[in-house]
Amino acid sequence: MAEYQNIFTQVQVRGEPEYGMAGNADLADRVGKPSFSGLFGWLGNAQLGPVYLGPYGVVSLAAGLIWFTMVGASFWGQVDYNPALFMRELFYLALEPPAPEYGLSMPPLSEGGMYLIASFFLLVSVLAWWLRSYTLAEQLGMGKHISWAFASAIWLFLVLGLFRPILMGSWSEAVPYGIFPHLDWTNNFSLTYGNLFYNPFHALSIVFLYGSTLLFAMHGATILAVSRYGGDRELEQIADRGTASERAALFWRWTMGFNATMEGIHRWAWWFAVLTTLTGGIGILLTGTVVDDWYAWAQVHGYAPPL
Ligand code: 07D
Ligand code: 07D
Repeated sequence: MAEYQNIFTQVQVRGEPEYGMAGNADLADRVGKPSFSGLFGWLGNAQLGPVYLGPYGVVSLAAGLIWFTMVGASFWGQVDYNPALFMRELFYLALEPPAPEYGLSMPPLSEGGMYLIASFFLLVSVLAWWLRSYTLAEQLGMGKHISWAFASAIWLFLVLGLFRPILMGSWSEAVPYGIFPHLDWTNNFSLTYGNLFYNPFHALSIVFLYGSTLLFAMHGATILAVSRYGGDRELEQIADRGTASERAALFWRWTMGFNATMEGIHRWAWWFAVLTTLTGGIGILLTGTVVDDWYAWAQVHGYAPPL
């Protein structure tokens, strides 16, 4: 029996490559001859391409590649172009921002100049990718929910690397490019400003992060649990009322007395994800600019026990 394809079933449906119902979108600039991949078929849709590059896609990929190459070149330089050392040190190497004495000025290339130029390209790359997410949604006549959710992540990214360093008057406040070095930065940030756990916006961000995983697990599990009744297929949901989604809703109403609606569950998910980085960015922006010591702040505001 041909079961619907997903990670737990083996049968993959293969037909002519699908170009999609594209509305008014001009398909001329969709590039690449479609092919099929069994591996991709296990994870999702087996068809690869065609893909839309467009002007923002090209700018984003080019700028991202320049950032990646500059970081890589710096890493190779730091290990004297020795491949064995490169592999051993890869997780500990960093392209660091300038020292505090340079403030917001442009330092020599070897003392943070490289970092600033690379950061400029990363900024262009991320913003161009955002424009791409917006224009593609526009072409397909979709809402802009994906772009605005992505904008929330970009907000935290901009606070970490652009807004807060400018408010603090120094590029040295920005995050280094490196695997463990950026974790060391995160740890130091918390230590420097008196324990980030006492920053209520960090707490809110954690609430929404944990909440996102909980909601994602509940929603994913619920739909999988009724996929045997066609719960994952829009048509059956409409045609066979009372089988799949209604059963899922009933499960939650019987379990906790309350159930989400078919649309509402996605609004919950969207807001939980968006609020993670939205509240997080507020918390980081306030740190060092408005509040120097979160533990002391918490004591004054009844959030930690008084002295
Ligand atoms: C699964 C989608 C795929 C994306 C991936 C990331 C790069 C960077 C660059 C070597 C969920 C691709 C990574 C292109 C390579 C160089 C120079 C998304 C998925 C697989 N972090 N962070 C990671 C970034 C910050 C923190 C991993 C980026 C803040 C902690 C990866 C940013 C703070 C931990 C990574 C950023 C912070 C990580 C896995 C930008 C506070 C981990 C990420 C631009 C928020 C985890 C060794 C992942 C880890 C981890 C990337 C910012 C804290 C390298 C691009 C400054 C505590 N971070 N991070 O899966 O294993 O995301 O670290 O803001 O424990 Mg980080
Ligand atoms: C980074 C958004 C920007 C990323 C973008 C992606 C590319 C790559 C390439 C695909 C992640 C760009 C992508 C360029 C593309 C390819 C190949 C989102 C990002 C645009 N914390 N903490 C958070 C917890 C502690 C600290 C948030 C927990 C300690 C700092 C989150 C704990 C100290 C910061 C969170 C804990 C500390 C945070 C991040 C527990 C360290 C932040 C949310 C249990 C010792 C950040 C307000 C997120 C923040 C942040 C969780 C502990 C420091 C909720 C669970 C006390 C400095 N922490 N934390 O979505 O917003 O990030 O804080 O101990 O800056 Mg924390």
